[in-house]
Amino acid sequence: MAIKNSMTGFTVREYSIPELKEAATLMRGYDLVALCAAGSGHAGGTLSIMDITAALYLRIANHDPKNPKWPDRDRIVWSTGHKAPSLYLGLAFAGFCPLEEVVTLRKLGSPYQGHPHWLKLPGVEVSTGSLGQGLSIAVGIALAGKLNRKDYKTFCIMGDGEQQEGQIWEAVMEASHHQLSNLIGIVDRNRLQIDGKVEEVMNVEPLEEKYRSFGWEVIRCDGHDMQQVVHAFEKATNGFGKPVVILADTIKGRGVSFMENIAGWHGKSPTYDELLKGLIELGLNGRIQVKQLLGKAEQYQAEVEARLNAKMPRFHGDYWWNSRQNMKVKMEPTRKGFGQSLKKNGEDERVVCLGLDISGSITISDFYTSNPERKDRWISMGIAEQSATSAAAGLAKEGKLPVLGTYATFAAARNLDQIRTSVCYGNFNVLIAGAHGGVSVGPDGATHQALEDLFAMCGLPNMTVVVPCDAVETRMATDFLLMKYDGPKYIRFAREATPVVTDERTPFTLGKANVIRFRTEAADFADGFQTVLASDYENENEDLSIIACGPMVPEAMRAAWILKKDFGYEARVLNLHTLKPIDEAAILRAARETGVVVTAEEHQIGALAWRVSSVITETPLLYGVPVITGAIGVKDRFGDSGAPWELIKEFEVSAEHIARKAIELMDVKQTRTLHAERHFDLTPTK
Ligand SMILES: Cc1ncc(C[n+]2csc(CCOP(=O)(O)OP(=O)(O)O)c2C)c(N)n1
Repeated sequence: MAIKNSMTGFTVREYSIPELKEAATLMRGYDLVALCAAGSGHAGGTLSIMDITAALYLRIANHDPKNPKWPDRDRIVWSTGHKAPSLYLGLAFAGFCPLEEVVTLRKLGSPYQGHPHWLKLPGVEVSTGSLGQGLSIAVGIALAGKLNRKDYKTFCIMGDGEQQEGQIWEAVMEASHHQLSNLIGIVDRNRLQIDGKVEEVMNVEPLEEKYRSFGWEVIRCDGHDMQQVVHAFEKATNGFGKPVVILADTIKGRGVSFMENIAGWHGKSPTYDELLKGLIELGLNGRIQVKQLLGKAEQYQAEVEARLNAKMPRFHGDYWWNSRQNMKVKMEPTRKGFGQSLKKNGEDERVVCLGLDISGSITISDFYTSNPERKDRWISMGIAEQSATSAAAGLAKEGKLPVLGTYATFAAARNLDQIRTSVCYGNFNVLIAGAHGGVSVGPDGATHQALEDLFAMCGLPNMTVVVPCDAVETRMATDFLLMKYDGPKYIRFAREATPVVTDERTPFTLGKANVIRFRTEAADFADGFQTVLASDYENENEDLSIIACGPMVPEAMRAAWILKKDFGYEARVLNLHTLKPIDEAAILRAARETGVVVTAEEHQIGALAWRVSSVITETPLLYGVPVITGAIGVKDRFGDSGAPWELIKEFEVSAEHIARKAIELMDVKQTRTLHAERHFDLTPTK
């Protein structure tokens, strides 16, 4: 067993224990460099799994770096996708890819995505990032191995927090039922997850008894003792006639004292100084060409930026946020407003918040952080979105006001049937927060960028869907939904800091859009606009309308500014914060009174665009009235790793793209008007 030449069957290299130890240390060093260059990522878990990675990729697995698709290779599935850098370093050290290229980690277009994508990098077996799915994929691969009478082994690397996902236990059951003796699970048992200690967030122990009772063989080892790790693997691959799991005791952040055993280092990357300190602690001072590697990352980044800038629509001036005097705007993540509302309304004894192990980042923990007495109403559910959703329905049934939230993709897709049947069908009063929506989630990449959640949420009967435009509106919307609205409700907000364009005086009425009009240039961008409830707005015969939701509203406002300054066009911006129920009257008026409608959403095109279109096409009021429409949004593709504002450019969801689309539509409108006038001239009078 080792790195092979698949043509000859010869072993290319077999690492000794001291060589494996040395490789693991070097891999830790390169990991820190790549994370530092990326400016984000997961230091803790990548360091805890590194000895296992070195043993598996350099000594245990049969594979051929020159022939990554060799049918007889052992398969390695990383169910715990956030440890991707360790996977990349395992591949690089085994010779699958150039080591120095791993520093392009998490950058736009890089094969070294924030979470592994097998279609981008040879050697990566499957794409993961949504926890709890890898073991099921591994079951499928192992079943195929048996059906195809192949001898390969399938390894699956998991986290201990990840064991909280119910799907893991479905797969554990399947593997045992089908006697998958060719399947080896590995649990990186570092005892920490995002919200803290696994035993406190949601205890998964005793894992050994659990796996055994499901019919698996269990091997325990110290995951940092290379001899024990290799021995555990060798034992596991010798065959027990049933699936085997290796429970490896590890330390999160292993090797760097200030990262060890600290939950805060879960999703953090080292600064340059921390990197240097870390390398010294690892005994690697001077052994890794840090400057050269960081230089390579910078060069890659410069190329990304040049490419993005070249593809941006051009106007007379640079209208980018805060780029010049009058484009100054305060930026705040929309999610902040969610936490502020929970902090305020949490005093109501009926409010209960369900934690899904991403609590600080989505601000749901603001519910209790300054009010520890509320801790008994803070219900930690672990990484178990499906069960938590149905549990929320149960809480609502008994009169509680349950709130649950996580990344929008796990809050609205992973648990979709639970939302549909447990929550919506029963019409229960549950508030679901889809945090980190859209591509602006950034370097975590496609698996973490919800771009389809609004389709599903808007498609559910009884569901109310709100997509607030900034932090202030998020607070107002949460206040209203939580305290004044009874029924299933979904609020979607973003991760990145986005412009604050509303204030205390801005109206927020559920189901009613606001009209925003550019009036004059002001020192603060937002002060240049006037906002009124759409039903109170009097037609000003604008040239076109832009209908937007979420952080695309500030982009729409900036587009209105560009259109006025560069082209003299007046744009009516509609902030359609409530996608469901939709404000039909405001849409119809915008369509009829301006004749041109551009929609803008940070989502696959359609959640907003098609809903707006259906309002326009279904009403007899607009029969025979020409309305020219265009849509800005993600065009039927998955997301990518990259910096948030780079992704806004890459996926063409910026003000510049809205403005360009608006001009295109205005050209059509003007040509039609001209045509109609000519037609009119030629028509003989009766
Ligand atoms: C389905 C799903 N829910 C939530 C997340 C966000 N998330 C990423 S890592 C993580 C914690 C994982 O803990 P653990 O499995 O113990 O990994 P480790 O501590 O070893 O990094 C969570 C909740 C996710 N990626 N997928």
